Amino acid sequence: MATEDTFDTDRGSGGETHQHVPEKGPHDGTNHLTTNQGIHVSDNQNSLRSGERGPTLLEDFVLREKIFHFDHERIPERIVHARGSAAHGYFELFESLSDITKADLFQRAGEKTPVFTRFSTVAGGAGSVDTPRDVRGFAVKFYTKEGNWDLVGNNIPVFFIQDAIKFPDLVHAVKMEADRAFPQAGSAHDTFWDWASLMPETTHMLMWAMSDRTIPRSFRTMEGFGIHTFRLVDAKGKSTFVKFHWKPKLGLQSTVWDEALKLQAADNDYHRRDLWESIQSGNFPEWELGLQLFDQKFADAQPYDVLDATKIIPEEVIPVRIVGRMVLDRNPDNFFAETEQAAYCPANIVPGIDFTNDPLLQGRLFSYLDTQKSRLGTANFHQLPINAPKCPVMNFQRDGQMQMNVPKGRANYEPNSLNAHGEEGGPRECPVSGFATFEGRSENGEVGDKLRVRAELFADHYSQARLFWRSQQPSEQAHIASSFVFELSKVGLSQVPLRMVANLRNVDEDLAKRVAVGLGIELPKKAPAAREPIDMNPSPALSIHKNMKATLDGRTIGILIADGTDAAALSKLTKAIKGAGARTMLIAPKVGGTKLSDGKMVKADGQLAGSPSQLFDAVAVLLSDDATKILLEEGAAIQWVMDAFGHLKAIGYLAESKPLLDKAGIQPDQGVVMLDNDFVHAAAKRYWEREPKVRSLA
Ligand code: HDD
Repeated sequence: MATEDTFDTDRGSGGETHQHVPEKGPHDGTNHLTTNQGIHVSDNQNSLRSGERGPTLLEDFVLREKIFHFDHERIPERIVHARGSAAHGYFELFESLSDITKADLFQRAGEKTPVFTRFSTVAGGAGSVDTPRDVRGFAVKFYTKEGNWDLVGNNIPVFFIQDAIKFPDLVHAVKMEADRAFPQAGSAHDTFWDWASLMPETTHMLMWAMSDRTIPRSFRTMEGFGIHTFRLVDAKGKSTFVKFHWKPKLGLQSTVWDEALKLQAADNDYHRRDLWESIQSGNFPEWELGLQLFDQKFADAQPYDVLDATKIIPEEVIPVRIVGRMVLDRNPDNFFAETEQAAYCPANIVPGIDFTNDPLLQGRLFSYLDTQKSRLGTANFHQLPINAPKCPVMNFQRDGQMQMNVPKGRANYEPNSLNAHGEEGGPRECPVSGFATFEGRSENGEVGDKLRVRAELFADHYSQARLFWRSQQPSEQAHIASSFVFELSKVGLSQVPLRMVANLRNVDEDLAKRVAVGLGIELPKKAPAAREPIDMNPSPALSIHKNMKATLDGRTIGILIADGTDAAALSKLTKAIKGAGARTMLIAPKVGGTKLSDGKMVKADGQLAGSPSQLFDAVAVLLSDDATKILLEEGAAIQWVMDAFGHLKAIGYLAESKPLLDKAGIQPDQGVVMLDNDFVHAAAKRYWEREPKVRSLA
């Protein structure tokens, strides 16, 4: 309990006796702190009291307004994709696509369209971490001259379910469990696997989810996909099917699972920070937009249904045609006003783009607008600056909570003849420029009796899961099998792992065996398949490890220094790393100042214990003899190099620092190099071949 004395010392008693002296505003009327009614505030430190030590007065409208607004600062978070980060930028078209679509943003080569792009995890709440094993959202809002087009995709080209009616079940199963509210932000728990093992249509997406796609290195190094088959429609009304792809300029990069787990402790905001800092430093994240274009004849000839969102079209069958690029070059000014209030909706399309009958897409067309009304509290959320189109909006919709516009005149209905009397009659429909839904075709089961059914080919749940498995490198297959083992090991319901492995036998017998052995269970009988899988040709484009670019561009190298570090070696290394496009971060036992061999003091960017090596793409150890001796007794230093090795990263070192590597049990390989031996070259890649030496995988 505070005593009278404590109050005496702490209190600010108004007027001259404040302990905290606030900065005063100018007296010329500019830069004044005001209430929301515009009244200048004279004192932002003390509430209005009756007497120096008396009660606070209800009359204090400045206090009440400030606290009232604060009380209502939080809004409901998104039920999925709650944790996200976003940035502004532009889309630039490389070539006119007027032969396939009349969409205005695709007409003129070189033209730029502003975008706002949000990346997200799916399962965790807004305050959860950035690096769980999870799918990532990849949502782009194009502010075109013809209105907003939202491409609301993920970093995986398929989805867990085929029909939107299953979405609430999926989300309930994967989010924290209903009674206990844990675990947060992950699928490694009973309810998710209980549900997934009963839903064979999830199998293809599960393969992706258990792969390194769900532990990306950064948002900048993920692919994005529109997933569904959409349509592009030209000026004559001809439709071409399309699947949208985003390809990162830096190539795909992922982490290893142990690293992702440790990143959750090292930096909850790892991806958010990476996006922010790369934009801040002028290294603008960039993706190319690619299209897979095909017609009905092609669609009819495939052994899968192009309306089924659990299927891909391999790039080797329909190549991805690159048509433009997206550059993110500006961070939001305000997280809440922009990132949090941004409302993406797959139903937002422009003339020249259209939907297909994909039953998952059709359900999404309803869900987003509905959820956004409840999340943002008013049907007028489209007027918020981040959601407002950058072209004129004119209609007869009126009123509603938080109406920001002030429509003039009497014409709030149509048709009207007010114009004839010299009054403004309001906007009118335009059959020429207006959005006209593609008329579609009534063959092939697309229109017919009212039935609660799925089309025949949707029953093949395993062929593409097998295609994915067979397209992976052995190092990736080991990760997938191990992820199944990890996740199913967290499941307490004994029937669930058995059911899951029984399903996996339809994908690949070797995978199923490895998972069963990893779990220590008997191989169960194969689950009957609704439709027998077929063997499709592997698609090498689906592998991350095979396609990773060996580059330092956009990467971060951690350099461990301490008092006595060789100044010349540090300067040479820093120059070489920067020359190769990466940035360096100096890590030292003390951040404030490290005395180099030439007597100069340098400040570190991070303190050793708080900057573990999982934050970096590769590391270098530049310790003198003496510093090495000291750090041999420092757990954080030993862990630093041990984790870099375990996470398959390059390690550069000076001969004097070698004892630290020895103490960490590091056995030299191609990725462990003396700093003179072209460390910069070695640091451009990961050493997957090292993995069997550092951990056993399924
Ligand atoms: Fe969804 C948000 C992506 C299926 C219902 N979804 C949301 C976001 C992304 C996706 C990226 C976050 C947008 C943002 O940054 O604000 N969703 C997908 C993809 C799907 C998908 C790629 C399948 C191909 N979603 C899907 C279905 C339904 C929903 C089938 C419902 C029937 N999604 C929602 C939602 C959310 C949402 C509940 C939550 C917040 C919001 O919409 O604005 O309505």
